[in-house]
Amino acid sequence: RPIGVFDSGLGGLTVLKEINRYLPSEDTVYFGDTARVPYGQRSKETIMKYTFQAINFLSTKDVKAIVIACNTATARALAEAQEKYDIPIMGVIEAGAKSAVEYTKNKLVGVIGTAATINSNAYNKAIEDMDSSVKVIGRACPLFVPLVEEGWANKDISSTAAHMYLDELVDQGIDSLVLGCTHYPILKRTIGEAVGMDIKLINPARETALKLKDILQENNMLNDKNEAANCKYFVSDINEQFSKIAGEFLKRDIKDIE
Ligand code: DGN
Repeated sequence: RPIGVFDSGLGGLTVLKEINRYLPSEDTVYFGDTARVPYGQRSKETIMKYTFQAINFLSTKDVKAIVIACNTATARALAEAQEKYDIPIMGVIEAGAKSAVEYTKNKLVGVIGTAATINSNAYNKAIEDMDSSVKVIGRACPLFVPLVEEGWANKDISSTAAHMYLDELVDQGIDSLVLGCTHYPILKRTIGEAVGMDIKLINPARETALKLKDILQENNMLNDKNEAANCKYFVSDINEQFSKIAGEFLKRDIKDIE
């Protein structure tokens, strides 16, 4: 049975990429709600409704577990989804929080994401629950998503935006920065140059894939067949930007789209 991966759009492909890397023989079904992206400015009620609809859809594909690959949907709807459904459902925030707590030496962690993610304080809560001596400084960076989708991740305009958003965090002395949005790993180079080499960038996608492996193992659900996995993609709308953006995220061609 496959693993279901859900995102508000195509950003979750950065998480899928890590799942394919660390769990290469697991089949996956990806659903991107491209008709209704972005979720970043929407209310909790709406994000919950959309997330439940996505889980219902993935359930029709007989998935054995679901990863909510979107930080915004994790922040707003993960706990409710875990309560409502019987299969294992995980988000991206806990794994990112864990690696920040493990890494930080001066106990000052920066977190960037959409306005919904930052306003929910989900990363702050997750990090403080793990280690209450760690202080979290959050910053919403709403321009980053459209810059990535425009294909401008490595242009001056993104570098300028990165400085405007992040200089203050650097001045406050953070030693690590959680990339709390699916699109931000694409900006890794630009963000890294803006904050300097002394600040560790944390990509929750990788940690999520490793945590998923543990969960599958615990539930005796790991696939032991030794053949290349099958990935199926579903989107709620295919627009002209689709293949350009999808290629940017996944760094390989997408087949089997419905
Ligand atoms: N996938 C969203 C996130 O990780 O927060 C970014 C896109 C969006 O819905 N705003």
